[in-house]
Amino acid sequence: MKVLLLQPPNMEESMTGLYPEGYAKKARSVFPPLGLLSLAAFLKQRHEVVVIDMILAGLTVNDLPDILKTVKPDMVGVTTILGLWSSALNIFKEVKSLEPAIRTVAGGPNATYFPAETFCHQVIDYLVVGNGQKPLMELCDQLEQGRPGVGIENCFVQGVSYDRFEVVYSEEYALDRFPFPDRTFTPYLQYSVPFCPENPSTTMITSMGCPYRCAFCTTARPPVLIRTTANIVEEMEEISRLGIKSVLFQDELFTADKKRVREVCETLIDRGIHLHWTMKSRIDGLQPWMPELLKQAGCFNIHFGIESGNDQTLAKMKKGYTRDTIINTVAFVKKAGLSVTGNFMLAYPGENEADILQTIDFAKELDLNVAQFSLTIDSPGSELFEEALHVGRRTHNYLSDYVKHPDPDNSGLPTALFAASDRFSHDELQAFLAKAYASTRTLFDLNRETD
Ligand code: B12
Ligand code: SF4
Repeated sequence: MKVLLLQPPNMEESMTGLYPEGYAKKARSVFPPLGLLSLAAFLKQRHEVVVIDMILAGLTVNDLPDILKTVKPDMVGVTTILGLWSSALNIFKEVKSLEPAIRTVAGGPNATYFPAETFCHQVIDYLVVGNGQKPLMELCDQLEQGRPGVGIENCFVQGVSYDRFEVVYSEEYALDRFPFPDRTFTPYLQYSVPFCPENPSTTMITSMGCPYRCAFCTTARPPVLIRTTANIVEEMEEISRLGIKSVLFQDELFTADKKRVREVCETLIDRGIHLHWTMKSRIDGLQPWMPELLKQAGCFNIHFGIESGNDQTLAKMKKGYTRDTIINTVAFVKKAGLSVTGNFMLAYPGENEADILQTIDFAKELDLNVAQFSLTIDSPGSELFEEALHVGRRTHNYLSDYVKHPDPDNSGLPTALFAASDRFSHDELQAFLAKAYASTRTLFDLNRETD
């Protein structure tokens, strides 16, 4: 089978309104499509694979006729994530209208979290949920043998009726069992991953999920999957061999397993692997020995989900720490010579203007190396959403509606629909964001300084 895997285009701003206008572009963040590169690394053992990152290449849906003519795929697989869902759906529609015989497959977070809503679109022939290597390989094998692709775990067929789209998470899907993402499938030296002090840069993932339960977060799904130290360090060696200099770890909580943090650092030091890297931790997730050892092992920055400068809001979020813990941790990490990036959420339900300004001032006072702000959304699956239903701020799963009926002309997430606060107008929320970004050091400044 010849399989074309596509990262759908970014119609200008995929996160419209949740960040200030033009943020992603100015911050120059173009992340490698790790999911597709992982699939390619596995599929290439038996099938011919082409990966096109339409964001990196600056392509649009109008380029599809040429792409299909050149690649001539039997199957087109598109990764689906909420922020690019409309764009992904446009790709499926265009493929089916140009070449109805090409098999179309949807996979990725949207397919996994909204399977029924994603699959109600008839232009998708197959839906893969969860980690896709194994089901996609089985699907390609079956189709190549002229079989219909029925009966594959975590893979569903259009037209067949299913009671439910259950995701099977078992050992067979563990990240360590599959090859590393094959970064050479896309022009890997062109990615510009933010924060990294030296290019070329890339991203990497060593765990999925998080054992905590903050009220606004949906990350409790899927269960935590943690790769072994040996496997992680081997991938970093491969990255280094490719001539890449910096790595951004995408794990929700890199420090979830403290023993593993120590082992990874010590192994990197022992093996003399010199990469710059940055990762995410909770404010209360560090141990006294960590900053020094992390620095020695190449870590240059820690991202913290600080979220708020207001103790009442922090308690509502169930973060489990206060302003004082934040002040102490930031100072402690900076003292060790690491830089600190803080992420903040503005306009948490119940917050008034003074509360929001308190968070902005707090971010300023912390003297962070980089501050990032976004508007709070109450995602279905989070406790915050359940609370919204309970108090009547929400009446139903609005994301489910959105996935069924996205706006075909705009891939951006509609803020008016997603922002959790019902106290402020769209313009007022945007003004808070603008103020926050104007008052602190942002990625724009960082990029300007490194130019
Ligand atoms: C890194 C990351 C980001 C990065 C980069 C995104 C990217 N395109 O890679 C950034 C910071 C930009 C980001 C932004 C957002 N993200 Co994000 N992000 C993640 C995170 C932490 C890791 C993703 C990753 O690299 N995984 C590693 C790779 C190997 O796994 P994977 O991509 O899932 O791919 C596997 C399978 O999904 C499947 N698969 C993937 N594609 C395909 C395609 C086919 C054809 C097949 C068969 C299979 C398949 O097989 C792959 C290999 O096993 C996940 C959480 C998580 N643990 O997955 C959230 C997550 C994907 N993000 C999420 C959200 C909500 C967002 C935002 C909307 C947040 C916001 N409010 O702004 C934005 C939207 C951005 C956008 N442009 O769409 C949600 C997705 C929910 C949804 N329904 O789509 C997640 C799941 C977090 C969560 N639990 O809420 N994100
Ligand atoms: S916000 Fe961070 S620490 Fe809290 S549950 Fe989500 S990923 Fe875990």
